[in-house]
Amino acid sequence: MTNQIKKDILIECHRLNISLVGFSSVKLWEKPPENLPNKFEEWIPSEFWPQNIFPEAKTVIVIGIPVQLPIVETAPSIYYHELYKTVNSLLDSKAYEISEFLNQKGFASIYLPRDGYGDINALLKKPLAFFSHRHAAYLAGMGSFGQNNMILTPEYGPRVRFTSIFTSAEIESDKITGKDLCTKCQRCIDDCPVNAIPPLNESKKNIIPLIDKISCAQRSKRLREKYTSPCGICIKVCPVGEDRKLFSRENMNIYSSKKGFEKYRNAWKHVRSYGSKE
Ligand code: B12
Ligand code: SF4
Ligand code: SF4
Repeated sequence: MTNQIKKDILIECHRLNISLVGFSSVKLWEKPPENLPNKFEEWIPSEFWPQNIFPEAKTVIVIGIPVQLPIVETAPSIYYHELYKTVNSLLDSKAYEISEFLNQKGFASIYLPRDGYGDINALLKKPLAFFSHRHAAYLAGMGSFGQNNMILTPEYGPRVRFTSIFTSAEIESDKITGKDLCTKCQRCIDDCPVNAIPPLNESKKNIIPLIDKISCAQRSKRLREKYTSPCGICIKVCPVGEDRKLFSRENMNIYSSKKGFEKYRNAWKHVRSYGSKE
């Protein structure tokens, strides 16, 4: 039965054009697998666990939709701002549809919003939401944490946004490979305009240090006033992800001032010159 419902969900996700799907038993929040590739110093407090938000939950289904790399490259811009809104609304509506698909099959299910905050000012006071989709994707074996605190996936590196569905259906969890995808190249650290990403710490190799959430949120607020939020530089410069092949973006010098990449720089400059308060 559980395998059949997993197959049915995967078919439904395919129909909905969802790029990434993962499954994780809620039990993994209580006892995180030993082979998780890397962690934050602190595990998620129990009030953030799915079974303590929706006691009927047995499985978390995580869906991921990519943010297209050539658009992220224009960030901060109105173009990335619009993409962000589009992907967010797609995530919310597709997750809602999957939860209803399951409810109609007799499995009590609820969707979660992809973010869960009213306004950036709320995050400046308390930069947390009531549920972490990053941890859900991590426990569903979809990727590993990068130095930039994002989940890096083999397919899109950090250029993928997630949301989750809580369901009472008991579904087999996906496997965790334990592979750390972060190459520790430091690009995200060097290019963050507000130095929010801490340096690598050789003595704590498998521990990811937390970014300075408030500095990052303050930058987001400044950009929002110009209609160019979010910042997104730490996901743009990350070399991980098959999407780089598709878009012929494997040469990371594209983001330097080196010769040979003027056509890209000109395009980004053009896009950034319109539609926002620069
Ligand atoms: C709040 C928030 C922000 C804040 C704070 C950033 C941060 N690193 O948390 C701001 C506005 C700065 C921000 C910025 C960005 N964000 Co953001 N953000 C969120 C949001 C809404 C909630 C995260 C959260 O609080 N989860 C709950 C807590 C418990 O989980 P956690 O933060 O992972 O907590 C751990 C640590 O914080 C630590 N901890 C440390 N101190 C404390 C204190 C307490 C009390 C607790 C409980 C825990 C804790 O312990 C926890 C367990 O390890 C999520 C969406 C979501 N609901 O998951 C998106 C999300 C994490 N953001 C995302 C993205 C992409 C970004 C940006 C790149 C902007 C952009 N969209 O282009 C930047 C990148 C910043 C960065 N490098 O981290 C994506 C990540 C996708 C991915 N591939 O991983 C998410 C998942 C949105 C989505 N739906 O896809 N974000
Ligand atoms: S989103 Fe921008 S400000 Fe925030 S950590 Fe990434 S690069 Fe830094
Ligand atoms: S930019 Fe480099 S250091 Fe930062 S998350 Fe990506 S691979 Fe890791």
